[in-house]
Amino acid sequence: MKTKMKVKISPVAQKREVIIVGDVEMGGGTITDDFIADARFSTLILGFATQNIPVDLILNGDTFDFLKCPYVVNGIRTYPRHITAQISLSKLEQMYLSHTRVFEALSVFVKKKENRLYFIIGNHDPDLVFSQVQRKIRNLLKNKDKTRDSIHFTFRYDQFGVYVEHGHQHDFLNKVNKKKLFLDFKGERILNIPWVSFSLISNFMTMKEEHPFSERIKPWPLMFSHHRVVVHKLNKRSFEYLFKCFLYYPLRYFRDPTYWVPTELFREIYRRFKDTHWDVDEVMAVFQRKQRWKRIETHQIHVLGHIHRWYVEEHAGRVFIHPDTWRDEYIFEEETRLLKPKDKRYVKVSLENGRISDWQMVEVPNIRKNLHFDEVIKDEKGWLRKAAHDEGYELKL
Ligand SMILES: [Mn+2]
Repeated sequence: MKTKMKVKISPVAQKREVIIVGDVEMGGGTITDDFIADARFSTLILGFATQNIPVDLILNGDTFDFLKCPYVVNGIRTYPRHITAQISLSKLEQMYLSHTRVFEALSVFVKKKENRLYFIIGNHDPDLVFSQVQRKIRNLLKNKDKTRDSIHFTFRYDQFGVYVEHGHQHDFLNKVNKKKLFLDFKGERILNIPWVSFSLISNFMTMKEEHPFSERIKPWPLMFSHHRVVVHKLNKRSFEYLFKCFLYYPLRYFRDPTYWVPTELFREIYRRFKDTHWDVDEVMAVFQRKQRWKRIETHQIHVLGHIHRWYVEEHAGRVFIHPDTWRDEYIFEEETRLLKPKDKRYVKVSLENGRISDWQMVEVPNIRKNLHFDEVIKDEKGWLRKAAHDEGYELKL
């Protein structure tokens, strides 16, 4: 007679990783597209796709740069301020054609059924709120399996004691009205984006086309102090635009909701204009103040993006992190006048049985050479092409 052997299996710890990558800003492959790290980024994603431990991959907002991606019809580039789902879909198609390699890596990633992909919505990709855009992304990633939902579009990730959001909701000029994501214009549903985004689209994109490299150079005040041409143009345009926004457009386009200026913005904009302060707010400080006020103590790790800067703060068992951007940016070193390509980073949180066992900021090795500021500003378009070439990306300018 056979006796049933009882085999005791020691419980294997359930492992999972939460990976957070911020501000990728993939554009339409035109002169205003600042993402060129396709090779490094897709290699990173494929690494997560093939590892044994399942992953929650969180693309923390501004994954796509819809804001600076032109709408191209018959070869003519425009930056329409009335953004319908059809315009967003056309931009998405262009982004897919320009960064196919990244989409393919993500498609491999979601094929593994334990993996989950989160698109957090930021201020450069508000178009993700259109259900048509979400459906198209699912199709592009060949996520046909309707029985499991491995692709998510959301404003925040909040699981396992990890809290992630893009951060623009804590930035006075860039926050969106989440209760009113759409506007009605002439019977069409269009995106309701912040006043600053409408301004950027209508007034500053042609300037970005003229000086496509300058905006990649940080810190901006230092870049401005050595690049007066840009400052003069910026001031002139801001002044004209502000003047029209308050005194002309409300009459000229009084039926058009995209020209409405929230009155509380007046003082704020005037203050920023005076100080040439067009950078984003210190969102982490605002976030922490709000959290203290609400007495939220449930999370251990907090990751915000939006600010293209590297930051880690740890106190009393709580961690606050900015992992910086994946678009092409440089630090201007005044003494040497060199432009040093920024390192790329991401946050990795290890979980065991649903609890955080470790976290780290991981640095992706730099493969780029330093550039010279004075040469770059003499030929911004030429250096845009050279930078892309150094990253292994062919620019279709
Ligand atoms: Mn942002």
